[in-house]
Amino acid sequence: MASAAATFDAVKTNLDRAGQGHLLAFYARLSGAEQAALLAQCAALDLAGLSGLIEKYVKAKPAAEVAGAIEPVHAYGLDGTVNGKSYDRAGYLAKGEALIRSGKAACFTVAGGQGSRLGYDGPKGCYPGGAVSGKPLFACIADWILAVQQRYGSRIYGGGGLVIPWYIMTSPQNHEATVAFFRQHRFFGLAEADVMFFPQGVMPSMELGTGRILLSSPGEIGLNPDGHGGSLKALWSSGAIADMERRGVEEICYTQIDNPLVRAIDPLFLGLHRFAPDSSGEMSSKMVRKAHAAEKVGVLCKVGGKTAVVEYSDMPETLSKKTNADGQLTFDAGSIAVHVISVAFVRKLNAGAGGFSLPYHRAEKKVAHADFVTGQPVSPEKPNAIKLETFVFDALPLCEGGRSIVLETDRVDEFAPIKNAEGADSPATCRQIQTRRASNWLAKAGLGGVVPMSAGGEPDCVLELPPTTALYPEDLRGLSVAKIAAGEKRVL
Ligand code: UD2
Repeated sequence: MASAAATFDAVKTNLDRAGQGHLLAFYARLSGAEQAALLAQCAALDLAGLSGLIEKYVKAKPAAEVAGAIEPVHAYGLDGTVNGKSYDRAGYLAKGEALIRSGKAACFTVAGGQGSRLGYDGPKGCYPGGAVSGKPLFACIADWILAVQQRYGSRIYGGGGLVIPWYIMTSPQNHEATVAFFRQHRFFGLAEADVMFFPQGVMPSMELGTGRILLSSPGEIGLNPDGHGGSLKALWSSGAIADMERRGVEEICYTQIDNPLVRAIDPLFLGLHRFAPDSSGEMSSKMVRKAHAAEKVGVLCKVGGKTAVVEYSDMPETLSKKTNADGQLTFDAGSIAVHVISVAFVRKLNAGAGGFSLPYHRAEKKVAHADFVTGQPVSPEKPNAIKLETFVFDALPLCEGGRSIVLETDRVDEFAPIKNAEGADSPATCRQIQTRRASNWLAKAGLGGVVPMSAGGEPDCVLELPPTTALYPEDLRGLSVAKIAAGEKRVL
């Protein structure tokens, strides 16, 4: 075994060559264990790969690349048509339901993000999501799984024997806190053996302009999660795909943790993804019509003939604002970051020797770190660092022939993300949308009269409608609901 001194020399030489020698500046001050940990961290860096990325993304600011001509997508519409022709919604729904009943669908949530915009200091899934109950975002998804297991399980096993396994991607930073939270809440009523957690990969944070890797403390490299695109590798390397294959799972229902209304398992979406004639069956997406040109959602479109998402920050403003003759936005297919991904697709992506690679996206961020000279903590006032991340939707163009379908959904029914402390996409807008959705569903079920309305036509109360009560508006039919008082808060 190499001596500590020899290991130090070898690591130091490599770091110096790559212009990252400063990472060992405080080595002599560290304890033996800290020295060993830092050397191991340094040795694990892909220095050759990083130098290319630093030249491309850190020292320079590459202009947004859109690889080909952009055209709108033809989504499977809420009105039952696609590209002007009707499609068999009921038929696809039934096919998706059959997939669920036969145990071929799993739920997958990406929850490794840092939630910095929300200013919440913990895994985002622990943040209150229920408009009235305040139940955590993780519990909102757990309830969806429980409701779907109950609905489709009882039909084949005569007693709710269906299991929908749940895979949760954490980050090294929030993994333990996430698992502890699930233990504390007894897995929200799910079986512990059917909930699997795995941490995603990381990337070092680099100083803006120079590309020097930051130290979070004198003995530790500053690492950030590598973006939700990292999920496509982490699903594989963690053994989650092997676990799915053992269980007979074929389709992964991908969602983010920030949306308590997400239809975590959607039979219609599953059916279209698997059986629509223009689907590769590899990866599909859901959209809502954009609320306005500047809404911060990626846009589903065709790029060079292949289905893709162009992130809002990369979309040329002229295209974001472009309208059709009827005044509608031309590029109005807002991605809600909900996908179905086949297990076979993830296996295929990871099959090559070096695996696959997704493009990196750069973000300028404020990152606290140890001063390069003194080692003292620094809390920057303005962005000082570049984080590099990959995005899961960049895998869409890798689908066979670029064939990947898009399903339109209703934003009030399924999209109420919590991203910011205030303003758009905040806890307040989330509560408002949950209330509006519950009120709409009650009205559709003939129970509209129980909801007090303000003069402006908005419900004058706060409502929460858990999936265990209703997965669809028609589930409310025949339910007896007592009149709701103005200003009342009620879980239905
Ligand atoms: C995302 C989409 C945007 C739109 C919107 C809908 C990106 C880059 N943009 O915007 O196009 O669809 O959602 O709500 O995705 N996460 C990880 N690991 C990471 C980074 C993120 O698990 O390294 C998770 C995070 O916990 C969250 C989700 O990914 O569940 C979204 O991340 P975000 O907040 O960076 O994306 P956002 O909200 O800007």
